[in-house]
Amino acid sequence: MRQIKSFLQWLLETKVGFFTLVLVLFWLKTYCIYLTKFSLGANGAMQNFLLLLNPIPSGMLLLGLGLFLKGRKSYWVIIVIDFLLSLWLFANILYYREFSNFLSLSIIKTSGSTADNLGKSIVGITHATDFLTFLDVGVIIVLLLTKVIKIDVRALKVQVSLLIELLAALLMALNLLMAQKDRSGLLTRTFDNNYIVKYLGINEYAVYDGFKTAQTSSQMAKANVSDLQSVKKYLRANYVKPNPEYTGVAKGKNVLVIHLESFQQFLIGYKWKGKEVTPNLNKLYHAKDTLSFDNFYNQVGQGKTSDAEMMLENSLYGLQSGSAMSSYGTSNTFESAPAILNQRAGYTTAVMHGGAGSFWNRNNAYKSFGYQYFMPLSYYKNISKYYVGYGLKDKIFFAQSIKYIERLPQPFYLKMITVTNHYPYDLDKANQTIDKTDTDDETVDGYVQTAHYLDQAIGELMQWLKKTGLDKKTLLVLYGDHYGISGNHHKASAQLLGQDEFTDFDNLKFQRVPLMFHMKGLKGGIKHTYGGEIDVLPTLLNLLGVSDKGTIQFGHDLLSAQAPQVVAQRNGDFITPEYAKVGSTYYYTDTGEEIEQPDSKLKNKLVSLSNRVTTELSLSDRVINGNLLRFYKPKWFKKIKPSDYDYNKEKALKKLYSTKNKTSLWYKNHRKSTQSAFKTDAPELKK
Ligand code: GP9
Ligand code: MN
Repeated sequence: MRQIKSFLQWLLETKVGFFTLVLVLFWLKTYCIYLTKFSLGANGAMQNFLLLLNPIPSGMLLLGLGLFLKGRKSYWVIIVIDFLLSLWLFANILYYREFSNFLSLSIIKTSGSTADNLGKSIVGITHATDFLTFLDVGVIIVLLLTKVIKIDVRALKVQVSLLIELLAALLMALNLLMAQKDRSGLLTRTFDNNYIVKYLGINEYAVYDGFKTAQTSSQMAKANVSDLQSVKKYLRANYVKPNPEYTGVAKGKNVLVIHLESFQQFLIGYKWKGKEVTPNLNKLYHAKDTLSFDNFYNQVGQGKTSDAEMMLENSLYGLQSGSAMSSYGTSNTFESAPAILNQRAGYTTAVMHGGAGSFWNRNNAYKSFGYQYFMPLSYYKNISKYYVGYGLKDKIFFAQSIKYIERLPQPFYLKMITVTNHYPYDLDKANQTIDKTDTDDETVDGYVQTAHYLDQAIGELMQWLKKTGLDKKTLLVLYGDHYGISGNHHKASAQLLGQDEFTDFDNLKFQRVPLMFHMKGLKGGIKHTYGGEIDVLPTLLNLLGVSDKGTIQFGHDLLSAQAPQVVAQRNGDFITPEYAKVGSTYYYTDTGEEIEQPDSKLKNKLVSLSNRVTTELSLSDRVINGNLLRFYKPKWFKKIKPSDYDYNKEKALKKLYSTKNKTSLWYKNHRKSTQSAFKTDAPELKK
């Protein structure tokens, strides 16, 4: 009893006690808000532990600043800091509700109009419970005014305050270490703001975001119009005329882009225990009306999926580190596929993805790209058996997408991002319909299983396209975004390929992913042209009969006879039909043999190829880092204003379901849904 009393006395009558009380209340409140107001997706013991822990270090550090002051001032400063921290939480609660993301300095800075919109709707989206964010501040003030808390005017030794700050810094470092261990590349790869908050905390996120924003805006400030001139000069000098034989063969068709997650070229035709792993894609690959490419390379860097998207939508490379879509997707100006197709050919543009909208900053970047619709996970019914890894299982994703696809005004440009075939290639028993491979490398052996599943899902979607007749009106584009088996699995990779060894050169060739254009009546065939993701947009635009002349795009039409066939990798490695480079070693492409002592002519050739690759990469980087497209104003293009786009589900669906829209599949089907034409064997959907 005595102890409790003296503890209470310490808490209510000493300065450190007061500080502790404020900190504990702030901690508990923040944790409750994490759990109830955001969906941070903490999985497993470590992530949950860090989520619980992470409000403490920054709270301690910031509130602790007040301890350096004397007398009453100290108390009020602590309260003001507490209030500001709460205000930041409160603002994020509202912003998150509307945009499923955290507030960013670049948003506050660049899109005043978004803030305006938010201002108008603020009353509409605020819930009464949001104000509980300020409850602890209020309670503390009342306790002070009623003198339950007595102000301790004695000065605190500076050493004590310093010790508290030191402890906070140590805790912060420990937190960061544990977070990095659980998710390597957390700070450098810029996955998702949710990850930063989940692992490090909402205040640390503010610092991280502030740092990123400062970095990007300083680079941008240095850039000027003359940088754009040098880019233009390079592109003009290297312009490749698209193949006229294919110009406009798909004019006016819908474009359905299917993003095959982590899908490598070697899977095409691959058999395991006598069974084809991807029978549907194999059939498509060999179909006479499919243009397939067997020397098509992924060119992604750390930004993985988002780099693939950046290249396909813009024909610009990802960056050397981090994700360009995350770092620049919100603030930069783009001239992207959806915007071009919408403005020049009247396309409706949409992305569907059964994963979190904030991942890779999609919910901001797609606005800058000019996508009219973005349907992420929140547009889909999600119960735990529907979901694996990063999103809905592909069959369930497709099944639930029908109701949206059939409502899109035609012609549409639609990208569907699959995700089940994603590392670590986990799949529940009921969905496993092919055996795992037997390399004994755990991260490799499930790959054929999830790839097989993805293939079946594609098969189901194709059936539906056929039944509804949409296949006749649609150009299907399929591509693998990047490797599924990383370069850390040489032994298992050799085994899968039936080779004795797996060299660095083999690993470069392992970066091949499928690219297919499929359309009724298309003059198809398997093309051996060397190319990469950077080339998809120019190739697509030519098929659609939309000129790419004068655009800032680093790729070329893959069907052009003059395609340069120099395929850059993000780290400066490259491959051409003759030569390849990995690290500092050169190879002959056809034999995979190392070029040991090139004569001076060959040496010059190799060096000039290497220079070409690095020049191209760095010019593309300049476009993104310097936000150069803001200076680019071609007559035919109307600059995209991200604030014109709204992915709020209710609003978007109201627009999509409007009966004014007379070109949708649904409308043409006598205003009846085609949902029943979609057949799936997904065990989760069995009645
Ligand atoms: C998540 C998904 C995965 O939404 O697109 O991205 P990745 O990890 O492959 O880059
Ligand atoms: Mn991916």
